[in-house]
Amino acid sequence: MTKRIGLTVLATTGLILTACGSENSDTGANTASPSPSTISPADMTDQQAPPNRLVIDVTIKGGEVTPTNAELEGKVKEPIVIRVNSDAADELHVHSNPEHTFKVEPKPAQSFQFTVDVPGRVAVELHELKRTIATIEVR
Ligand SMILES: [Cu+2]
Repeated sequence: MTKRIGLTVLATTGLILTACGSENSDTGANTASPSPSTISPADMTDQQAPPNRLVIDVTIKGGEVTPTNAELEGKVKEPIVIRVNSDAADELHVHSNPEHTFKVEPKPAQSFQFTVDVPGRVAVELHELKRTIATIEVR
């Protein structure tokens, strides 16, 4: 069900992008005035805030997971990093759209990064231990 919604959103975005590409080539060519483009560097940095990322530190030890059922917030297209220290192999599953699966190995300092394209609640699970590490509210 959710997958269908995601596909619709992507298709719509594609149409908008296509529409933007046409009709723009001739505007501004006959402007003799010295006034330059109105976009200043300050505006640009305002639009694109410094790269934000959500980092989740996870520890798997003796069959216990920390954290579990954490409630976090993230943003669409913004990197989400999961850092794992583990003493066991497991499978990290991110129920996003698109979804992501990462192989956890029994070693420290593993790092997995992904982005989420579609807003919603994204569960991050360990499939071997059957625990939910966190649910990320992606806007
Ligand atoms: Cu899963």
